[in-house]
Amino acid sequence: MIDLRSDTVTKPTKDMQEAIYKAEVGDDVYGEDPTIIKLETLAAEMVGKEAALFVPSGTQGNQTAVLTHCRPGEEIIVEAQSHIFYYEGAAISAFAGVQPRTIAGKRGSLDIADIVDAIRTDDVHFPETGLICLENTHNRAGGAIIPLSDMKAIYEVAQKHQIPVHLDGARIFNAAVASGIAVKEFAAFTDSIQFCLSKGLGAPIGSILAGDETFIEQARKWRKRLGGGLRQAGIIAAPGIVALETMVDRLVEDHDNAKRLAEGLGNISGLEIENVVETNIVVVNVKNLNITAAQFVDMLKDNGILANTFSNDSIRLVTHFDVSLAEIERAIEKVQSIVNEQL
Ligand code: TLP
Repeated sequence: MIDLRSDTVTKPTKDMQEAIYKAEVGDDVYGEDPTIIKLETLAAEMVGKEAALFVPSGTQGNQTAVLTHCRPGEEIIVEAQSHIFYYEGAAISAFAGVQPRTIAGKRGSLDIADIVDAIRTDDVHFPETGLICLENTHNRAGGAIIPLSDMKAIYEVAQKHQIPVHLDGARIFNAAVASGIAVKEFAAFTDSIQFCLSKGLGAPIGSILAGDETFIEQARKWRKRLGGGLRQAGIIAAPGIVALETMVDRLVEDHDNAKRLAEGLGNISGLEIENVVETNIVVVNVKNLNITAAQFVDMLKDNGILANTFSNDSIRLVTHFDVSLAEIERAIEKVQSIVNEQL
């Protein structure tokens, strides 16, 4: 199987397996796990924040951030297709008790005028705006990079109104490698950032939430309330260290593979590439084949390719460490023959 469903599907590398086996551990709820401390210190340094917290998943990292920044009854500004709004089971409302104010972005990026409009004024009818959330790269915008200048402009407005900014940077290392802009530079225009170790960076588990020391202290308590206080967690932090030390620069291969995949599939009549491929995500529209995305995904599966539906008539393909260029070429050939039979 050529598994292009997500970059979450990678298996731990040999180095990661060895690091897991040899990890020095302690009880992290007591703050005594040396491997967790090493990972959190390294991660904070890499994103240029005072402190960092290991969390089991990106979802828990985002939710911990919202819970830490906001109070029930507040409103948070989110992009209309952002992961926090679209894919987290309405947890922001269920747990943090906040109301989402969605704004449709352009290629995932929020327009500054729309944000200014959405920020609530002091009125007895209104909720207070408690947080602005950004996502970089933007998953449902096909891995689009949110320009640094947009992040800067948004952060300046947010600061003027004393509203914190949280970045869902699940794939911020993809944005950094593709744009040549350091993660620190993106993170400088945020109050908190969540990034995933278990996506393109290839670790089996975990995300990092980073911010200033007070924020992380409070976030640690929210993580505990959510059941995310882990004990000898060094065994899952150890591959995260390997990921940060060895798996960042190679993301360029995933981006090259995604571009090649988009080029190959874009040349097949009946298929349309919906996104500008900047990082590791390719969105393919299949409506001209007169079948649904779900039917196309089934056909791919029968031919040894795994993909996810993205809408009723589009599918998402994600490149990652466990898919080689040769497999990308094979996938293009197989898709060509599936489409030939269909047309
Ligand atoms: N995204 C997954 C699915 O949940 C859709 C994927 O396969 O892309 N932020 C962003 C931008 C994400 O893409 C994801 C995962 C998360 C947060 C959540 O991370 P996890 O899966 O670790 O909770």
